[in-house]
Formats: sequence, structure tokens, C-alpha cells
Amino acid sequence: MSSSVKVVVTGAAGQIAYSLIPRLVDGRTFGDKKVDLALVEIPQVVDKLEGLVMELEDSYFPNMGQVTYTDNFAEASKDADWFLLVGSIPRGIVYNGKKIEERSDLLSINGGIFVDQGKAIGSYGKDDAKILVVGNPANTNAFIGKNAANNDNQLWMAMTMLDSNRAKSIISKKTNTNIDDINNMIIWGNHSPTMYPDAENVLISNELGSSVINDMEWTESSFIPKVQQRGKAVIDARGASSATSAAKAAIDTVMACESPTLSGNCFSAAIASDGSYDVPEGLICGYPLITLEDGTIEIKRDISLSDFAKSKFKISIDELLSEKEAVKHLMQ
Ligand code: NAX
Repeated sequence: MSSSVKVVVTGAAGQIAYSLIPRLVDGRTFGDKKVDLALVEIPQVVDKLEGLVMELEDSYFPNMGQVTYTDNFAEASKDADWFLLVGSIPRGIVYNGKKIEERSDLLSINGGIFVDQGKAIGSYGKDDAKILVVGNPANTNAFIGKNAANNDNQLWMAMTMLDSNRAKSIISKKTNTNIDDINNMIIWGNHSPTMYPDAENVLISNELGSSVINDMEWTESSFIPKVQQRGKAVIDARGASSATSAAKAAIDTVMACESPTLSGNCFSAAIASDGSYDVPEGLICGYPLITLEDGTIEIKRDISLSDFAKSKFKISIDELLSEKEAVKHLMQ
């Protein structure tokens, strides 16, 4: 096993990255490996990263290796093991003279960025690199990036761990269970308000949620909408989108991929469908995942979905299909 790991982080001057980057080098996320960081920003703000690098140096992280920053993504990509693609253009800003209001515009602009980043990752990233897309619309950005990278040995994921952690927290309160005793919290579908958080297959102290919760009225009218709308609730309360919890979720995803999943457990992220659970092949879809002893990441295929679950999941798959249609001009 390599004693060092190179991690590329985009959006490195943003608010998620400010919580995320120190945790990458704290000696916990990658164990005792040396962590080299390549931080990427757009040209307008790249100079700000000098301040972040100063803070990292001042924090004294024994596991921190070489730290570089640049606005040249391809250069940063060389021989990287991990890519945390946090940067994207948010809704509401003026881009090339036009205010970005529509989801279709957002898909198109960020899609263009992910074509270039995907090509660079496919060409310069390590052959077994893992890519976690955080920047929204995360699933479709990952779909575009994976297509452009054209390298099936690399693993493209979109982050749904924050949704999974939010769902665990709500179930922990509802059932008065320690959050540590809640496992297999699956987020099916898209990281968007159509996602389906699965309260039937979640394990609460090793028992299925369907028997412990046993309250469909609560599941349908309280739990599911709360998880789906939690990002908006944080924005309304904080005046800014989730940052520290998003950073923690990215770290949780990296750690879930870096060590084998305990028997019977799984974790949540979106990866390319191989047709499992009747999802059209290629869509980047939220699934239950497991990391095998050899480091391979697979979809857990033995989860049984109720008719209720299937109907909710279908809404999210249909949304992913319509996003795919909206970005088809970016596919080659
Ligand atoms: P910020 O606006 O604070 O930071 C984003 C940074 O990305 C900016 O500094 C910007 O200059 C940079 N950037 C934009 N395009 C770039 C590019 N092509 N290359 C490199 N850097 C680029 O946003 P922040 O709060 O950090 O959120 C980042 C993204 O995460 C947003 O798209 C947000 O919607 C998304 N989120 C995703 C979540 C998830 O669970 N998947 C949850 C949290 C968050 O909402």
C-alpha cells in the first residue's frame, strides 16, 4: 500500500473547502499516509489560497505533505489518487453577463466545466483514482465528468452522504437511538429534493426500520420531506448553505471508500448504474454501496424495495433521466 496519497480539491477557497481541507491532513481520514494537496480555484480567486496554505502550515499537521495551489486543473490532476470536486457555479450569480436562475442553465454551465475536468482526470489522474463530486447538480456533473474522462477504471461518485447523515439524525431522534446504532441509511436516486431516503431498510440497532419505526404516516409526511428539504432549511436558518456538515460528509465518504465495509453494512453515494434495481445503465444514481477487502466498491444488491419505495425511487430516476436529456449536447 502506498504511504502517500495525492488529493485534488476544487472550490478550495469556498466555504465547504475551508472545513474540508484541514480534515484531509489531520491524520485520521487517510490514517498515517502523507497527504499531498493540490488546491484548485478559478483565476479570479486563486490568489486567496495563499492565505489558506499559510493557515495549514500554521496548524502543524504532521501528515501534511506537499501543498500546491493553482487555477490550472489539468496540472493539478497529475497522478492524483482522489478528486474532491467541490467547486461549481451557484444559482443566482451573473455568469458571462447572464443571471443564472434556471436549473437547465446551471446544468449547462457546470456541465461545461465538468467536461474539461473529466477529460483532465481521465488523462492525468491515476488509473484507479476516485472522484467525489460535491458541487451541484452533483449527480449530473458526475455523469458528464465520467463520460468525458472515458476511463472505466476510475470511480466517479456524487455525494449523498450528507443526506444520509441528516436522515440518520432524524431517525435517531424519532426512535431515541444513538446515531452510532443506525446503519444502512440509503439515499436512492438524485441528490435533489426528489431523493428517496429509505426508512424501511435502515438498520436501527440491527433491526429493520420497517419494523422499528412502523409509522408510514410519519415516514411519508414528515421524515421524507424533511430529509429532502433539509438543505433549504439550513439556508433559511443560516443565510448560507450547509458547509461544515457537507465537509464532514465528504470526509465520511472518503473514509467509507478507504476501508472495507463491515459485514451487513453499507454506505450511501451515487455511482454509475450497471442496471441494478432497474435503473437505466450509466445514470449516476444514489445506491447502497460496500467497499470490499481489495478496495473495490460495489453496489449492494440484496436490498428489497417495497412498492412504496419503488414509486418514490422512480420519481428520482425520472428526474435523472430528464437532467441527462438536458445535457446531451455535452456528451461525445
Ligand atoms: P462556495 O460558493 O463557498 O464555494 C465554491 C467555490 O468554488 C468558489 O470559491 C468558486 O470560486 C469555486 N469554483 C467555481 N467553479 C470552479 C471551477 N471550475 N474550478 C475550481 N473552483 C471553482 O460554495 P460551497 O458552499 O463551498 O458549496 C460548493 C458546492 O457544494 C455548491 O455547488 C453547493 O451547491 C454544493 N453542495 C453540495 C452538497 C451535497 O450534499 N452534494 C451539500 C452542500 C452544498 O450545497
